[in-house]
Amino acid sequence: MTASQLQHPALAAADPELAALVGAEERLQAETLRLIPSENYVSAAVLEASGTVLQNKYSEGYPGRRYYEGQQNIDQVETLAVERAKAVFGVDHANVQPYSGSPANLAVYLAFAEPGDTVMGMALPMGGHLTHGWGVSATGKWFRGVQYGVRQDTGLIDFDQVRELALKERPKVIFCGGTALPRTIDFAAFGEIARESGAVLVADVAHIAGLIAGGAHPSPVPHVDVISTTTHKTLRGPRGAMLMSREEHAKALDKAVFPGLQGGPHNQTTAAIAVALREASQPSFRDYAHAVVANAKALAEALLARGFDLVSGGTDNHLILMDLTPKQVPGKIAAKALDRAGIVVNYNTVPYDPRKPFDPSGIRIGTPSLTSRGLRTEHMATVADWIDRAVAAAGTGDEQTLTAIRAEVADLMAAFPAPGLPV
Ligand code: DSN
Repeated sequence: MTASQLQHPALAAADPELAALVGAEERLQAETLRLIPSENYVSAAVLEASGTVLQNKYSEGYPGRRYYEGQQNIDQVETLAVERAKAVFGVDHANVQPYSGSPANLAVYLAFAEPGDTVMGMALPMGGHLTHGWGVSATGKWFRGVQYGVRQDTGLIDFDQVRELALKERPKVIFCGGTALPRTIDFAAFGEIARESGAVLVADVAHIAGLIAGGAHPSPVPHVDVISTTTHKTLRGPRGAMLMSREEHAKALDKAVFPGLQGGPHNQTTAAIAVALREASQPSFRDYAHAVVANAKALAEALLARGFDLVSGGTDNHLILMDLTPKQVPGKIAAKALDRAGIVVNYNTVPYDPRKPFDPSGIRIGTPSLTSRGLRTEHMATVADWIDRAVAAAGTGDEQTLTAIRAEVADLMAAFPAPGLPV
């Protein structure tokens, strides 16, 4: 029996084909250096909580006011998750039912805007998110999305543009936060603009929720109306989401999530969120969050020293956005070569990218996963070297080097077992 079969004996017996795929994914996650900044390794406890009989229960409604009976335990599970979210983030209200980040953001629009209203967010190619009003998303089709970006000379959010747009367009809702922002988000500056323009301000902290929980990024709480987050990125929980707010917005948000948008909550996910939030309240999680940032800064320095062009010149958080134009290797070709070398990244547009989103100029990397495995700043020069060699090899078609790097990566990864994976 393999370690994977021992870990999932019923699955291995009932569906060997599927079990083999799970085992292969476990090996892939164990042997590779995972640098996608929105991914992580959950703990064995979070994994176990997300695979329980809580799966079997319908619970439309909220604790104490459900549409189905038999909620004696489920109500307590959800209340635990809610109370822990409130404590970890210092908020009045938390809703832990959104299925993921996009439905959570859709619920925010449902709570505060009408179809056709103007909404504002960061443009996707500048580092925003589809659901911040980008045209191809329902949020850009059903609302009138106006979009801000970053300055071309600094790569930093252009607050003059944000203020000018907000005062001119008077959006109902402003989103701050995004998916490719390597710098600290100035929630206070957004708060001032939202108050001036009369908008509801939403901080989408999906990427940095764990950093906020661990004190490694300033909290949006004093400055924003609503906080939207997924639970599976730096927060290291299951794939899910939460909405948080002051008491005054609690009712509108709850109504928007259920019955506005969703049916029964995924109770197994709620349970795993509760476990992740308990972990996030421990002193060791503060160490983790600060180590994520220290690793990203060390990696950025090491990449700059090897001639890489980093958007905004570096990072303040867990994420690095690399413009590969000076290396003359397109982002997609680099990402695929890195994948063959056992280094998993995603290709990404960079601000003002002359190339198309499906074949852009950059790659996006981050340190949440490698930090969960215990890698520290002293390992970042090695990581930067691998990236440097692999990008050069991508340019010359040198498959031998990629194969050699893959073996080196697997060697180092074997010394740092990942949480949650069978050994
Ligand atoms: N897909 C997420 C990311 O990778 O950043 C955003 O939704």
